Amino acid sequence: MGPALSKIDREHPPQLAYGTAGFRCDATQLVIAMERVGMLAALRSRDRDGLKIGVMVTASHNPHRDNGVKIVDPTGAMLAQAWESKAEKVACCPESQLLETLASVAEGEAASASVVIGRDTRAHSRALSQRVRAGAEALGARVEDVGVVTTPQLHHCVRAANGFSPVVKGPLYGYADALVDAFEALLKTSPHKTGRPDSTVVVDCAGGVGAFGIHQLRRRLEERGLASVLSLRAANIVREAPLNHQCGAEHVQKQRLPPKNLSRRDLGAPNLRGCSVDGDADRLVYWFHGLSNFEIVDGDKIASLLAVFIARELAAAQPLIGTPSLGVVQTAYANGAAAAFLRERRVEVAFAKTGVKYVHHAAEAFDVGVYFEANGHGTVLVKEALRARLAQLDSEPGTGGRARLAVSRLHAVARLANQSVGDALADLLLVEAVLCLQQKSIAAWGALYDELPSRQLKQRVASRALLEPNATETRLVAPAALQAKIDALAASHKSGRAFVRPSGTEDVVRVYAEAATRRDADALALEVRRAVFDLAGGLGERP
Ligand code: NG1
Ligand code: ZN
Repeated sequence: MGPALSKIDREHPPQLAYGTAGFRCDATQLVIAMERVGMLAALRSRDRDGLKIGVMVTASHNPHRDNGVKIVDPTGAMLAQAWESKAEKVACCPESQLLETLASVAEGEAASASVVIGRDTRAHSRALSQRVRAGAEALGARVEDVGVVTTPQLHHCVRAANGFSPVVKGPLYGYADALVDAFEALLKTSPHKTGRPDSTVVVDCAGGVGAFGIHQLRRRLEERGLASVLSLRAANIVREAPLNHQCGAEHVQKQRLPPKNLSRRDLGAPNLRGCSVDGDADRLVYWFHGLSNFEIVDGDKIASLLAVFIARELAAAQPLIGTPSLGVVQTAYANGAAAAFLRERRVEVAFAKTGVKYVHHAAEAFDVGVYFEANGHGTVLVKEALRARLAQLDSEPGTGGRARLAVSRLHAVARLANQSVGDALADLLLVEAVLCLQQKSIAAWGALYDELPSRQLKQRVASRALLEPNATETRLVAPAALQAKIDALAASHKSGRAFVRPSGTEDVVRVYAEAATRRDADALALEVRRAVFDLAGGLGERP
């Protein structure tokens, strides 16, 4: 992969930004960045008194040729934002300035440093993760390599290894066992004691690491006799499909198309529900073949299903736990109909800038914060004090009753939902348990509300840095002429809404359009994409 180590120009490393989700670009450009991230992780570990820091080598939903790296803090959270600029300085400085740059970010005094490294299934991920190891070891860190894992698994390993969550025994610090324990606890609260007629879920694994996780879950579900409630069928496993190519959550949600190998005909049985994860299994979207259309049940609808369920259980548990706050956090990519649906049910909706780190942070403001990006990245955060109260009440000998049942359900949700980051495998179990408790079909779930038709496109430009978005990334501050054109185009379609922003994970400008009809949404997206091409230095053929 890429140039030989000896040929790399260490005086001029590629200039990378710690974008929406770490450093990400063509894999051949990443050798130096990986070594430097290893070094930075060692320094961060010293800064945090020797606690373990995680490093995940992945480019998630990007094409296979790309790779990337994200840093995980000791509690399993994403790297503190204050350290992102330090990471950029260390990753991008000439080698001749490396020592002084490292010295300028090194604040910690701890004698030891410790780094946990994970990677996805990309062909170049192993070699790149070895560069991370080399960097961390060069600064004296102890390295644990947990191999091929999903991004949320790596977050879990770091959190558990540092003692921030109880370790269930089993591989990867008990990751799969803990999930299935919590899933079982939630199912136990169901009044319906038999299996489900629609227990099978086909999981499109995007040709990536998700397949291993699904295998681990399936085995445990079978061992515990839960396969009649949930039977997982993995599709597009590693080697069955090229990573993220015409399959996976990004393809399904952005192209609004079925994943490769899973058309209505391929499935062979009617009424099967499917879901797709992305290349590192931190995103999940559901889908099914309706009577005439391919229907997607996206992150907005996952949030709606979970928030309405949780709101009901919080109300039922009120005599025991009072009235904790509940909120849903969305981004500008959320369908307009989702917020209206939630507000009608008196669930508070807040907005954050695109990017998991912003959405996660905004969700922390609530006692129970449900956040999902439309693309399926999300989770349910439960504040530590509430979680402890639920655990205590749930462990007391029960007198039964609705409030007590609600406490058990909420406690199981808090255990199942990943507290660090969106997690496709945890979310899958959470959604399945709720569908099962509510005896809801995917068609009924999909019909919770009617979405406004939307379309997403991307356009390459000479320099996406020339596009300057406002704080919420819903409008452009510059170029002003492009924003004026977008406003005019949106106003020319009924219920038209459109915005563009430079991607933080791919070298493209993203276009989003929503309107009253499918035709209008498609037309508006195309018109806006043309405007980006004309007014922001489009590359390639004019759309
Ligand atoms: P960019 O490439 O900055 O749009 C994408 C997603 C984000 C987030 C990050 C990764 C869309 C439109 N954007 O970011 O929501 O998931 O990847 O964390 O889906
Ligand atoms: Zn991902």
